[in-house]
Amino acid sequence: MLNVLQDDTINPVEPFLRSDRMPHIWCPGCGIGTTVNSFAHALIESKADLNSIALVSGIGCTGRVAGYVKLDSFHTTHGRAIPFATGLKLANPKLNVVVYSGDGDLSAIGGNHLIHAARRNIDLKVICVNNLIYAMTGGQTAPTTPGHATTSTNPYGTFEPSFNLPHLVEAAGAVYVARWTTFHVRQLARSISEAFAKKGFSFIEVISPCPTLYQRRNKMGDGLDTMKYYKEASKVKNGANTSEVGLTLNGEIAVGKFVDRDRPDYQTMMRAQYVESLGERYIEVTGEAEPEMECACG
Ligand SMILES: Cc1ncc(C[n+]2csc(CCOP(=O)(O)OP(=O)(O)O)c2C)c(N)n1
Ligand code: SF4
Ligand SMILES: [Mg+2]
Repeated sequence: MLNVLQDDTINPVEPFLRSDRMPHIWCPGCGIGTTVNSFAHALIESKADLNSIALVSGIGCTGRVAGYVKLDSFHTTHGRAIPFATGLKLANPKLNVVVYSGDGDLSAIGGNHLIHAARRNIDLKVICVNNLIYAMTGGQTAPTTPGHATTSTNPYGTFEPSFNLPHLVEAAGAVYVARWTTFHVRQLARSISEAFAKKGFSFIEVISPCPTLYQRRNKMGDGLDTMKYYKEASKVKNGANTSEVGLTLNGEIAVGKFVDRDRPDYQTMMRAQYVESLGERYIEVTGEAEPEMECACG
């Protein structure tokens, strides 16, 4: 691979992007591109084999990531990134499967898949860009929208309780849970590298600005003002009790690595069960092309 770190004429991130797709669709000050920068740095730092990575996105502004990264990537339907990724992982266990999607995609329409993938401990690395709304469709209230925030569907302020995503996925069974903001580019890259080294369901939440819809409606200024807010309001709380890291409209943002634990992942448990029940009759799925089978019907 190109040694981008030694050649300062090349932007280190460029080899990971489909430059022919530029310019991208993201608004000025949007945080999604910043997360992609950290993701690319994590690929460099972890020396990941790019041929072993598959990236899956759902629908939304964040979902567009799948179209911009120079990897095997899939832009699936809304809320279905996790089941699609699960199928990939089951069919080819050697793949490093990354799910890269928005808070609405993963925790609203896809919420059921999220909790069950965490419960089963499917070996997926989930990067959730949480801009606290459904951005692509006009800034509607999402399950992550903090109380009192103004959105297009709650012009007088939201009043329903919101999800605390780190707590939700920890309770469901995730083995690695971290949260950063788009101000924490290095810490985010480190967490993504750590997730690559982890077997099981990893979840990284990135709090990210949507200046066009969320910040503007809530009078939080532009992208730069939001960086200042993230810098001032963030408190690093590694190992924090996730029940205490819920977000509020203008309050503290607990960031850090909250959970890092081990338990057998889905495919390890499945293999153990089948070996116990079937013994030598169990044929493991390896991801290699299966030999042609003779048709039993003659
Ligand atoms: C089945 C289905 N329902 C609804 C939609 C409309 N839709 C597209 S993106 C989206 C929300 C995206 O929000 P989020 O996942 O937070 O991504 P963001 O745009 O904020 O990055 C919705 C509701 C859709 N495309 N498909
Ligand atoms: S609408 Fe919001 S989330 Fe979507 S690209 Fe613009 S700033 Fe980013
Ligand atoms: Mg969103």
